[in-house]
Amino acid sequence: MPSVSQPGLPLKGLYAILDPEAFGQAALSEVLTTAARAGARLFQYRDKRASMKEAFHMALALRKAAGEVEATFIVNDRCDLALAVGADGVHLGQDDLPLAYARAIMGPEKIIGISTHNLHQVKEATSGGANYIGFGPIFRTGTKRDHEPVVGIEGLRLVRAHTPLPIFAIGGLTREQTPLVLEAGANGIAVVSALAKAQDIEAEVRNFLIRAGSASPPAS
Ligand code: TZP
Ligand code: MG
Repeated sequence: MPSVSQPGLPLKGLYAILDPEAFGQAALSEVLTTAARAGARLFQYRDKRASMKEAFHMALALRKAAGEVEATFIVNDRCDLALAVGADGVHLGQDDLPLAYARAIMGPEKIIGISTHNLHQVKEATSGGANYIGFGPIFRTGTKRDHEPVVGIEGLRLVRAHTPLPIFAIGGLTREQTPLVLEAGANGIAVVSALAKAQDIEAEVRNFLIRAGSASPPAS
């Protein structure tokens, strides 16, 4: 099924997931600014450990950094936190608030993304009015503990035929696999460790975007 592009929203290309567990001591706001300088337009704050208060302060700083570079900023898991900091949307997992309730809280304009791992979940997210889906894990990943079984490139190809929503492939992906997942029907590629482990985040983002065919021209 051809995917639907949503005007004004960069729901394609590179989706940089900023997780303090993966990025270690790096200041996440600086990571965001650096990645945005290289052309990244879409960011998520994912923090499975912080207290609400800690997460609030981090999300607020990231919201500000994203605003300064006019990037889209999504908060993982928590609708209340997303709204509190004025994020552009929320990203839900299968164990988070059900989509209909999240939509009631977030309102019609905010972006809601959902992690999906099989065709049933993809169909449910589609009929439920999600704005995009994450689909994976495509490959094994050390970032998400106890992750669902890997779906592979073929799994991605299969679900592409059943949803018009933008799909972000996720899980164990590196820049080398970008053309492969896009060719299989993903609209974008969501990554944690590929950026967290990069020696040079700016160069890594540029490499992803070149492979995704959406590199911004070098600054003059
Ligand atoms: N959901 C499915 S896999 C995954 C999430 C959050 C982790 C992806 O991390 P990485 O480091 O890009 O494999
Ligand atoms: Mg979640």
